[in-house]
Amino acid sequence: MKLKQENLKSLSAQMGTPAYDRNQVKVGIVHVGVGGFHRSHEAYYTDKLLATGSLDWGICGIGLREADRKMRDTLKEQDYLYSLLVKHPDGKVENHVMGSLVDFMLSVDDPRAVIDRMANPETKIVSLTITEGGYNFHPVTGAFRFDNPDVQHDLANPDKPRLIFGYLTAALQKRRAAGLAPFTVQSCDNVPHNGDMTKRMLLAFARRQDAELAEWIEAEVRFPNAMVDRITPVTTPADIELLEAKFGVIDGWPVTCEPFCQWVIEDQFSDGRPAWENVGAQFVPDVTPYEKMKISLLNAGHSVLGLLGSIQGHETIDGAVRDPLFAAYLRNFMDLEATPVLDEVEGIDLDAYKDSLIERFSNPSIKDSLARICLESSAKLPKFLLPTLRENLASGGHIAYATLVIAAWCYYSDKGVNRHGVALDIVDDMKAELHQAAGGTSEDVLSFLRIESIFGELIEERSFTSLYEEMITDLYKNPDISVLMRKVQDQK
Ligand code: CS2
Repeated sequence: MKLKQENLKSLSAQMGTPAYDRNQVKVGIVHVGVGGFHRSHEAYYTDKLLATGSLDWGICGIGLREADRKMRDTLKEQDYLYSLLVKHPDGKVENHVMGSLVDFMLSVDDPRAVIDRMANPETKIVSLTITEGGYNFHPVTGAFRFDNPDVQHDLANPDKPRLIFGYLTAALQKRRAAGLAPFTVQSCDNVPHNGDMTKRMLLAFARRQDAELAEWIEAEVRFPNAMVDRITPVTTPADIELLEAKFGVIDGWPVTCEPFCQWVIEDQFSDGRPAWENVGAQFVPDVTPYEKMKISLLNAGHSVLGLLGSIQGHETIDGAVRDPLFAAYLRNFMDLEATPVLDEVEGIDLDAYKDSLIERFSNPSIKDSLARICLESSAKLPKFLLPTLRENLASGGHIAYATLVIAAWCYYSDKGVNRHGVALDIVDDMKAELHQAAGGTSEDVLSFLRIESIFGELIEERSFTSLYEEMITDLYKNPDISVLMRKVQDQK
């Protein structure tokens, strides 16, 4: 049976379905970037919230790219309903139909309609999952990148922008002119201080557009920082088949995820907020220690397994972490390099947190591909791993575990194959530049580190470059990365 509003009653015997009247749901949240993660996280919490009777907080999805058309078409076809398959380590699969998305717009079709939707007084929050790369800042200087041609386009065409900053500026301008309170801008990306970052980038753009408006934004708009967490692999054809075979439901684009879910949010909102705390989210005065812990351990841990594992020939996170060498390497990286840079987190036992990460990574039902983890490494590593490396360099701490990951990244970008010569599927906005810089390694061993927009001044750090040089020389002689991993472990 097709997943559709009219079929929900019949489907409810096999799985959880929205226990609220979707016709009564108003759009209080406009969300930009409806991918798997939004659908397993914010939309999941919001579905639970709607079930408590708070019907003002439905979600209208927005896609800013032509590539979002498929998601919009698929969801529209099924009245914006989708299945969330929660996969437990013991093989148990729970399936719930999510009803919190109630509309979806593509900005490429009608930019004005998107601006109007954000400016509508019912909209209280514009939330974002635009990926680490979507914030348009220089990874080393942190400055907004006005050299991006889309930014230039948006400055010249304020009523038909391409990027999020153009939309937010146009919609906030409209609200201000109408005498309305602004909406909250709520980032849900894995960027340290994601709210502060969004604010800084939006203000840089808005100042160029309209300095007075920028002052109003600075004074009136709230940008809560948040830590978001739920491992959400890419949906596969097998998930679609499983859904049909096990639950008898035809869903064009379900989402799968792990059971664990966490959302820690700073309680700062411009115009009211959903009571997400009633459905498991946590509101705190300062999210810094939580986000640093999560990004430095979970996301960086993923990158460690992703890059080293890809060269070794592993395909999934659970596959990599079942390899004892990788499990030990990961734990040592966490203990020796990541933990020393973390602050105390009230109420959290870091050792237990690290144990739980290894357990989550080991979930054999999840099959989170290393290709997903390594996707856009050029936007991820500067936020997940390089800050830890820098802090350890400054304090004289341990750096070998992270350094080998960077050497592996160079090899991966240069050769594009694993140690057996099998091609790797590399997707990165900077792929050509990474490939070119890495390709210079045999003439200039530090060539990869000269990508200034990623590594900045790291190339000046002798203790780092000498170790890197040693590792890269060995790796190019013998791509069996496990030999080098053992060497790092032995020297710990
Ligand atoms: C992953 C994240 O993209 C990545 O590299 O580390 O998507 C991770 O799975 C999520 O942040 C989990 O909350």
